[in-house]
Amino acid sequence: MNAKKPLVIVTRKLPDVIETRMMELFETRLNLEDTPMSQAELSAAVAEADVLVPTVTDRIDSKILSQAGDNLKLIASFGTGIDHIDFAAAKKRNITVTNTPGVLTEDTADMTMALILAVPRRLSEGERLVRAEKWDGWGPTLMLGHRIWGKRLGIVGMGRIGQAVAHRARGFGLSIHYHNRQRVHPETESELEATYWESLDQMLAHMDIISINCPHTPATFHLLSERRLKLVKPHAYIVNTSRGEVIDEKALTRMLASGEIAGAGLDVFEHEPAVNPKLLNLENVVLLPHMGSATLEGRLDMGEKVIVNIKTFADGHTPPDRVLETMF
Ligand code: 8YV
Repeated sequence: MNAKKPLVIVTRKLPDVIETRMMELFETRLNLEDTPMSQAELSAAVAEADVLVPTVTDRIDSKILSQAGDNLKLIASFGTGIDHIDFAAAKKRNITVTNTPGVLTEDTADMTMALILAVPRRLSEGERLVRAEKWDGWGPTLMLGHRIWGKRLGIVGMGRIGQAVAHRARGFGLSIHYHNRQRVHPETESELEATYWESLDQMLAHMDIISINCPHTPATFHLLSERRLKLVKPHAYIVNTSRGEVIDEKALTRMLASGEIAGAGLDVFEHEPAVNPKLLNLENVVLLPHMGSATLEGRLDMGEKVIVNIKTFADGHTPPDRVLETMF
């Protein structure tokens, strides 16, 4: 990148302080209206920018990247997941990709825990009852849910967020089980008193609550396929704060409706923002609009990471959050 300030195109509205700092440091083009860019607008942006700052709502596929100008050298994504970017196509064009790992771990783990509590204890149902003015007083059998304490939690993906969920879940008396590509460090395992399951199939068949905390990659697309969902116990709950694509949403919806799975807490959807209409009619699900990391503090931290990544890169160094092929 040359000595003049890089042209940074930001696809969505970011917190004011982040936008201001970006304006100070770079030649920055903001999206104040916050209207998601069309594929044509994205193509125009990559053709012009030195640095693109996309979010999860921008699909940076090989078609878009084929329109990239020679000066596009960095995609500094505002977010941790990078499944919206065709990493191989970017690499082929010698474009560095960065993300914002670490800073949304605690917030996403909190939201996961909130769903782990909300689904078995029927929080949304209870709230709907009150708001509909249909609650006519306490009753011994009213809104009975299921106890959290003493149940088995199966975490699919024991990275930063999975481990942060495990720490919280222990405080609620859940026993920790996990499946991960690699077994975690023995010290972490013993600290969490976590049981490792090499076989995801076997773990799913033995859990009371299942939490999805792995990234969406080609290897994890429909990891919870219809076949695997059939292994889940009928009294079990599934919580997903990762990516909708990790679960076969159609199969899950069918099984939630038929009672083959007791309930689900979903913060993410396979075709978001579209949500399977059949899910909307189910009482045993809690549905959230991808807000796992939506805290002001988190968004500021993410923005700061984006700035550091761009600045470091522009200064000729390897940005701290460079995405590597080995991460997939
Ligand atoms: C972010 C997320 O809000 O960072 C991620 O991977 O899923 C979200 O929590 C979003 O990606 C911002 O681009």
